[in-house]
Amino acid sequence: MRALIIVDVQNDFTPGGSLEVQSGDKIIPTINKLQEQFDLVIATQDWHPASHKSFASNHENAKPFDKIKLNKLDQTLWPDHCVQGSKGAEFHPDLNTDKIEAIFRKGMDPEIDSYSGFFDNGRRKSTGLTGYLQEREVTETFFCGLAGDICVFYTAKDAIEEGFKSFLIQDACQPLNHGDYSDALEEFEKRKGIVINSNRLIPQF
Ligand code: VGL
Ligand code: ZN
Repeated sequence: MRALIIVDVQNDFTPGGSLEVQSGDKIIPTINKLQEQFDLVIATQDWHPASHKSFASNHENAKPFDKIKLNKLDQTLWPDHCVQGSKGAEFHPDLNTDKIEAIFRKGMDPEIDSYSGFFDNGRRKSTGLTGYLQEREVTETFFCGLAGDICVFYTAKDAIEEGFKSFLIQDACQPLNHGDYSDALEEFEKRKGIVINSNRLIPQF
């Protein structure tokens, strides 16, 4: 079984959002087309309490994009984003959500960030995504969404470690660090991840 996993296609990561990814909305039509090719579609959702320590606003004398240590882990400080229940945390209105069977939320613990849909950044806790995929007899996982260089990358990388064949659909991702995320893609490929384009899955698109 193959699964499409749509990572964090939320208002705050698209133009006009608080942590906007340039052209982050441009990949949504491709993601909607891709969904037609899969019997199992899953999504992740960044879902922070307002008190989350990854927010610069929750530290004295800090500004967004500063780098600090948070509970011994490297942490980039972000603008407030994807606050539970806010408009910014909702899926982008253009995203077709009808086929999404399960949504895995992450980033609820205020003390630790969670880029991957499988674990928090300290691997303290699993979201249960591995068990869900195993129960559905998934062997191949295909990733798309936002941001390509952060949450998509970390989720797709963990999928390999969790024993799944992992594909990152490059033209269905958009990085925060606009343009170049070749370092992340190279690391992904070094770990036997496979970078593809959507036309390999949607022949006539
Ligand atoms: C993300 C930064 C902070 C992402 C989430 O979805 O890529 N990036 N939280
Ligand atoms: Zn976040």
